[in-house]
Amino acid sequence: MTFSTKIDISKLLIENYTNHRVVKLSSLKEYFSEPEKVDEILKERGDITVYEYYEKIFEGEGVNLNFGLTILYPGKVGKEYFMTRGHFHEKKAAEIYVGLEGQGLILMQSEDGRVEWQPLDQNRVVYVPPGWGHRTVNTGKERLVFFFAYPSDAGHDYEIVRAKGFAKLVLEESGRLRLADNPKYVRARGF
Ligand code: PAN
Ligand code: ZN
Repeated sequence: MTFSTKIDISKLLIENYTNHRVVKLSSLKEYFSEPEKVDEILKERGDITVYEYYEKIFEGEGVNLNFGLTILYPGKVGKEYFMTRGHFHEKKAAEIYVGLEGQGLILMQSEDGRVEWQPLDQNRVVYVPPGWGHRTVNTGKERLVFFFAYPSDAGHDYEIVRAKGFAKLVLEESGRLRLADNPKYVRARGF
């Protein structure tokens, strides 16, 4: 079956989506470098939404392209900007991101520990190569909205990033963006 669909930014949805996931601050506690500051925000503001995504997931024959829309809200935990959990694809599969609204970046890390990042803003296409872990960070004051597409057999591995983090933290210091070494990151084989 062929089809086309429209991204409606004002309604923030992709027609025909099969999956809508809302990720709350409490579930991200261990991902931030200062988890105790997560508790402070939870006390003050409750369990706020950090990001959500709408996805069209394909099942069945052949390798399809899953695609969707992510909305990452602005905010910080201490100096660290709001971000997605981040993951590796289980199969070495690339991904395309297209920035639609807001200011941010994609932090990427290869399996041998190299870190690179690319800006993500309106009309920018970012290529995430196969074998690179990726996390999106909202470095602006408004929401960051982006489109993504990846092979339907890619699979998602969240465990490595959850356990070790990325080698770099994305911080705001004196009003400016800074990538700092992650003191808790332990270089290990495979990441
Ligand atoms: C994206 C991400 C989405 C949410 O669709 O899954 O932005 O981020 P996390 O998956 O890290 O929570 C993607 O990269 N898919 O492969
Ligand atoms: Zn991905």
